[in-house]
Amino acid sequence: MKKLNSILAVAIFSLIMVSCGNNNESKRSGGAMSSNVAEKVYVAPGEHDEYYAFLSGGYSGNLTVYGLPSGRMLKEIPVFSQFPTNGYGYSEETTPMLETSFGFIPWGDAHHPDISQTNGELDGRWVFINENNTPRIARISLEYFETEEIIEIPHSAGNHSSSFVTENTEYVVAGTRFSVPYPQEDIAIDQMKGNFKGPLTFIAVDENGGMSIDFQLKMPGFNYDLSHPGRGDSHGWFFFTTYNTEEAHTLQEVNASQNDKDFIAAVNWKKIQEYVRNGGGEEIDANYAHNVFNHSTQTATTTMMNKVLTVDPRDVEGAVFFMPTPKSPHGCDVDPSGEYIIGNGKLSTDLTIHSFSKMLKAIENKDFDGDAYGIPVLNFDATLAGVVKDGGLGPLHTEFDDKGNAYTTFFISSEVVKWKLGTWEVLDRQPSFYSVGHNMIPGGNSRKPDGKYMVSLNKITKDRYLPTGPELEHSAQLYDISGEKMELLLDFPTHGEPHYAAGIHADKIKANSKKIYRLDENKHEHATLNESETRVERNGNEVHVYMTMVRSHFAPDNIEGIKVGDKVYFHVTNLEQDFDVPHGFAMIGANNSELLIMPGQTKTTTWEPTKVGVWPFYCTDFCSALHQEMQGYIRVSPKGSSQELKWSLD
Ligand code: RUQ
Ligand code: CUA
Repeated sequence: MKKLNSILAVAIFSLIMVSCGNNNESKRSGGAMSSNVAEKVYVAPGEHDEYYAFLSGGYSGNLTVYGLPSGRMLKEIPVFSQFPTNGYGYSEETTPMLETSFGFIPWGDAHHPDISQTNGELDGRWVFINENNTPRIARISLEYFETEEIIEIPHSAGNHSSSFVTENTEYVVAGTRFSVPYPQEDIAIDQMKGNFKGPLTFIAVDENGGMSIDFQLKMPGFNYDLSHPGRGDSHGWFFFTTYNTEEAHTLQEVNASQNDKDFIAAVNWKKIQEYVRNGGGEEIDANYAHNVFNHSTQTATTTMMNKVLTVDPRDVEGAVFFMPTPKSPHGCDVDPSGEYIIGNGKLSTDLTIHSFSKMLKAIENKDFDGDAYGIPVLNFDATLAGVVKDGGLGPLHTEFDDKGNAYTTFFISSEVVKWKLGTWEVLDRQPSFYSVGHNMIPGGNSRKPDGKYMVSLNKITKDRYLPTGPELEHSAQLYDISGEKMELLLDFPTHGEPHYAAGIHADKIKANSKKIYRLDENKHEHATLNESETRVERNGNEVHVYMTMVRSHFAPDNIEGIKVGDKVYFHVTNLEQDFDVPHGFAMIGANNSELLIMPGQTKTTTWEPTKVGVWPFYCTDFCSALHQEMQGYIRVSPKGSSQELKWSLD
């Protein structure tokens, strides 16, 4: 068996090489690009795109925003990584956002964005996204396009089967990829089997978006790869793919592929919710950060939490079942009706589709095939709705349109395959360039998909763009899926690795998008709302500069009496009240980034001068014809100098 698996691995590897070197294919498709196709993606200068697409930034830790169909990048939103472009994670106000139980972490690995829903439809309020490496979930406001909240997930490791939301955004879910000691302890790695656990965390979301961990399900120590909520009749359930049900701890490439079938875990969260509402579960120690950005004070705070409610699935009758699913399933996708749960066995050519109604019957009839750690395993044939035969090689993820079709990505054979829900017949296949991971249809993970466009998010770029040295950005491709056959329209580069994406019609967001921060609502504790209130105050070796900026000067612009060894806080308020007039602030020699300050906003940066002299600061954002004049000086005197503080604006 071991040998068989290494043969399989070699076969897969050579197939990847074949699919990635598919140069001629790409030229052919390029040649087929007619002006008709160009028209479909052409958004004339000054016109707006029809859809927003939020692409995960992968190892950039952030989220990028694109317009569809143009493929134009509109913005990068910092989430889990410091972002010198606007000072996120550097300014005093935002550093708490990156606090964790491991201390300040300047970077993250973002995977799966998901847009909030109401009644199973995208509502355009927030995007959630998971951090895989140091487990966290973030919530981004789609009014401000800023990260408002980050909650750390305790006891988790490799937060991958995350951050998917239930039909009314009751919960955002975070599942561990790696099984680990629960809670963490010093234990021999070869003692993993049976001792490690796989916690699945359900985070409640309140009407303002506020996140709090409701409970954590203490599941067997498998790897939980992806997940999706039920919808319609299956609302109240959540489905997770597992792999490494072997619980192998070494050479997983081979040893985690021994079982012919792993599981999809079906979790009746409504039942567990009821159980914990009635006092069920056990509170255990945990240590995790909860970071919230307040738009009124414009400042983030960190609260360290120390308890979490844990639930043993065996204590809640009828709450958790396993559905056997062939070949180390990766994607776990639920169709718009909520009836079909699709498991993409990544070492298979077929797709396994489970039926929700058959699953309920099998549970009722106790049609079990044993159990795993006390959790009933349902009979494979009893839940099986159908199989998509010979879809391709290496199926990963499936999205849906509004006409009863599904679109599955195949990594190894590098293609997207369209098939029919219910008949399971393959209707069309189109190559992707190259080796597609996730795909995305706006609303494709909701009750109401928009069946107009599909984006494939490809892992390998090779020859698709002008070469840029050894490192190429990943490629995304836009397909028109409104007709019977998919039509490839456009290639566009992404930033970082866009594992997954979420798309939404622009009408659901653009009217609510904020244009300025109102000065009369600025409750920042160090705001200066008027030039006449600008000042410099000393408190021991701490100096606070209360500064304003408006086209095109700083007040004050000259400051004297700062000394070597001081710690200077610049609290800078942008007095503008017009859309899109930020100013920047940069200080020579600051061990920090600039600040980019939006109209009506206050931000703070620190500077510890080490050298005597007269040192300039300036505005970094070209804000007016006199932008180059937007500057000032700070005179730094020796430590112990008797130079008094003084400041001016002439
Ligand atoms: S993964 S390429 Cu991180 Cu969603 Cu499947
Ligand atoms: Cu303000 Cu440039």
